[in-house]
Amino acid sequence: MKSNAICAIATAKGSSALGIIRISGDELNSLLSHLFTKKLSNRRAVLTDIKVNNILFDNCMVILYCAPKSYTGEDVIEIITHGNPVIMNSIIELLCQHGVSNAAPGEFTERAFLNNKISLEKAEAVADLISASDIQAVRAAQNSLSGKFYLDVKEVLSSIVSLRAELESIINFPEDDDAPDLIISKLSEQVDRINVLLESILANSKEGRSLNHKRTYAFIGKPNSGKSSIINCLLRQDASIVTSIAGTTRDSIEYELCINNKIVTIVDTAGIRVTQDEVEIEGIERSIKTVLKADKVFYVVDVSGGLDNDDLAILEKYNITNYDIVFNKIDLMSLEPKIIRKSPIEIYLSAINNIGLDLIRDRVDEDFVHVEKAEDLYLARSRHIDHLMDAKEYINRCPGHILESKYDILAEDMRNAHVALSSILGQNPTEELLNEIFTSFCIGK
Ligand SMILES: Nc1nc2c(ncn2[C@@H]2O[C@H](COP(=O)(O)OP(=O)(O)O)[C@@H](O)[C@H]2O)c(=O)[nH]1
Ligand SMILES: [Mg+2]
Repeated sequence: MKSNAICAIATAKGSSALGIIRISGDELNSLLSHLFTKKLSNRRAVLTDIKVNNILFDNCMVILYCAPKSYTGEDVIEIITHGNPVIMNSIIELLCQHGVSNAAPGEFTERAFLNNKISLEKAEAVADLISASDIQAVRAAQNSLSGKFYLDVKEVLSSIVSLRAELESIINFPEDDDAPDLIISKLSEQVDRINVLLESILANSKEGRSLNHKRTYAFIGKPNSGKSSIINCLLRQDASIVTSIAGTTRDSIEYELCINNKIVTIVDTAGIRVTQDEVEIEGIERSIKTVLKADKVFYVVDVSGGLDNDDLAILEKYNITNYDIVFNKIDLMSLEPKIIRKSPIEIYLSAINNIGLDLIRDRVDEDFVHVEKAEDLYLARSRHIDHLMDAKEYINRCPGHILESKYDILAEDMRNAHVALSSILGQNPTEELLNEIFTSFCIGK
């Protein structure tokens, strides 16, 4: 018998000290209590074996959260196991044999939303928090999650609502309009205030969004200039490589690594040179495509050969504009590592001796927004920014309508701004929108 219960591994793939399996559904205790050797107790951590037909799966810490006081609003069980994927997968299999289904991406949070445990923009913030690529992005996501974004949007909305109410009375009872100047200046004041609030939400949202963009740096240059050696140095020192994604061919390899607490993507490309070799041309074209997608290029040159016309031709041919020149192999010329801040910036280093690599790290660091007050930012989505811009456009027209005493057009624009902002908060969300939001989650959330 299948229940409505769902389960998933909530921790990252691979082995770790601990792993968490999450289950949500109705009447979980009666559905699953026979799998545990101890009785579960609401909101208590219980150390118990998971044992079926005398087969011991694991000795785990299990917490039952009875509905409605749980993440999803349903009964939730969290099983903290040893972090071995074999153990976790066999427990998931066991659960599936006992009426629980595998959760879809975001299904826990979707249930939380449907059970009114969480608002739509908070649900989105949960996804952002999980994928945030640096500490400021984490703070910004926490801000959205803690409701600051919600409260700020709400504040604008309530100003719009009160202005709309006032407008209705002007439109419906024009004869009461015995102090037009006063009303006009009051309306203008309110519109200005709404504008200022919107402006600040938009600015904080845009800055927040840029925080969550994972930057890509491509290393290009002629063969043997030392691109791979430089990247190897970066990979070796920054022990926290997140993943390494092997390219499909020999043309480019992407690595995800953590430089000064920021997760970035580094791309090692095939050497670029003028060639007749068809295979190589193909590789070069692919390298170039990667380069065009990168946020920045480190153009690597063997310092003993210097930057020559071929290099300049490559930079020009492929229209590469946002680049630093990295002069590698300074050991051959007995030079010191240094950075020369001209345009383009020049970095001198030696991959073989592992000196000067910090200059690259510093340049990556410089690209991140250094926000003093990350507590003001939210990790808005493009969807939010679009709605905010829509609202702003309607509000921008309002002062003109007030001047011309076109109150019904003013009322219409205010209504449109109201609708745009309501959509951010997910009032009357469409099925499509919900799908789009929740499927972007990882499984287990
Ligand atoms: N002397 C010296 N040789 C280097 C340095 N960096 C790389 N090399 C050598 O240059 C050659 C090409 O390096 P590689 O990283 O494969 O270059 P790529 O083709 O640009 O990826 C290898 O033999 C490296 O050992 C350096 O800083 N100094
Ligand atoms: Mg190479």
